[in-house]
Amino acid sequence: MKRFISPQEVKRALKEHAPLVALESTVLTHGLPRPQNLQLAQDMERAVREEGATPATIGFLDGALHVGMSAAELERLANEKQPYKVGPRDFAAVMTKQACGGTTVAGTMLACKHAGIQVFATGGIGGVHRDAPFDISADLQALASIPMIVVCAGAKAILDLPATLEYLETMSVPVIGYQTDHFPAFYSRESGLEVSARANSPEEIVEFARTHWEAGLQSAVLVANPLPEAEAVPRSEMEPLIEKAIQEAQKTGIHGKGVTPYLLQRIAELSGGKSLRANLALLLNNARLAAQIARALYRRERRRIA
Ligand code: PSU
Ligand code: MN
Repeated sequence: MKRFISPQEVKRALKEHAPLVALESTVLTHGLPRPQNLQLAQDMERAVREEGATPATIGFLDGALHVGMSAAELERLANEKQPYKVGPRDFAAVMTKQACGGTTVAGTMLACKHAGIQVFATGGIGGVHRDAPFDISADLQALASIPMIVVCAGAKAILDLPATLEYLETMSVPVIGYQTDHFPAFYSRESGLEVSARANSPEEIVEFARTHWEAGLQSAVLVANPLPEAEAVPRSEMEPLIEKAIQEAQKTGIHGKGVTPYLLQRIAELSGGKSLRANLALLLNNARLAAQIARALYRRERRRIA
C-alpha cells in the first residue's frame, strides 16, 4: 500500500519534511450539507496555509488514495452522489470497486501512516455510542495504534463521553487539553470531564508527543481544542436535541456507519443551524492549531538534526 497520489506541493513537503497538515474528508462527504461542505474544505486548506503549513486533504477518487487534492479534485469529492464513508476496513472495498469516498478519522490516520504525515486536524473524533454496546468507532482503535498528533474539539457530543474517555485511557492515548483542563464536547467548551494533561502552546504539545513516543508508546496524542467562545452552544441547550435525535435514529432503525451522519444532520435541523455554525467554526479552529503544531514540530526536528 505504498501508492498514493499527491499534488506537487504535497510531494515536495513530504520530501523536505516541511510542515504538513492532513485533513479528513468524511466531514465533506457525510458530515456537512452542500454547499457548505466544499466551502469549508477550501477554508480549512486556506487556514492551514495562512499558518505557514501545507494542507493535504485525504480521500479516495476512482479507487485511488489521494493524499492532498487539487482544487478540482476537492470539488469533485464534495459533490459525489454516493461516496463511500471510508474507515480502515473499507480501504479494500473502495479500491477494488474503484469508488470515491471520504476518509474518516481512522481512515485518514491509516493514510497518514503510509504517507508519513504526523499532524492531522478533524472536527470531533468518533467514540463509544450511547446505549449501543458494540457501536465503538474505529477512530479509537486507530488512535490506539498510530503514533501521530490528532487535533479535535473533543469527541462528538452525540457519544457517551465518559465511556469514550475510559476507552482512550485503556488504550494509552493521552488527551491533551489545549489551554484548558476540561475535555470539550464538540459544540460546547466543557463536558464536565477532564483531560489527562494540559498544554498551553504548540511547542508544549510537540514536546509532550516526542516524550510520549520516546517512552516506547505507539499510540496517538489527542489534542482537545475547545471551540471559540462566540460559537459555543451550552451543553444544557444541546443535550435535549441530541437525546431527541438519538431516539429518532433508534426508532427509524438507523444503524452502523449511518448513525453518525444521521445524528449530525438531524441536530443541525433541530438547532436551527446553530450546531452547524459551531461545527464549521471548530473545524477551522482545529486546522489553525494543527498548522501551528506542524510548524513547531518542524522547528524541533530541524534543531535536532542541526
Ligand atoms: N467530525 C465532524 N463531522 C464528521 C465526523 C467528525 O465534525 O462527520 C466524522 C469523522 O470522519 C469520524 C466519523 O471519523 O465521523 C466517525 O464515524 P463513526 O462514528 O461511524 O465511526
Ligand atoms: Mn459506528
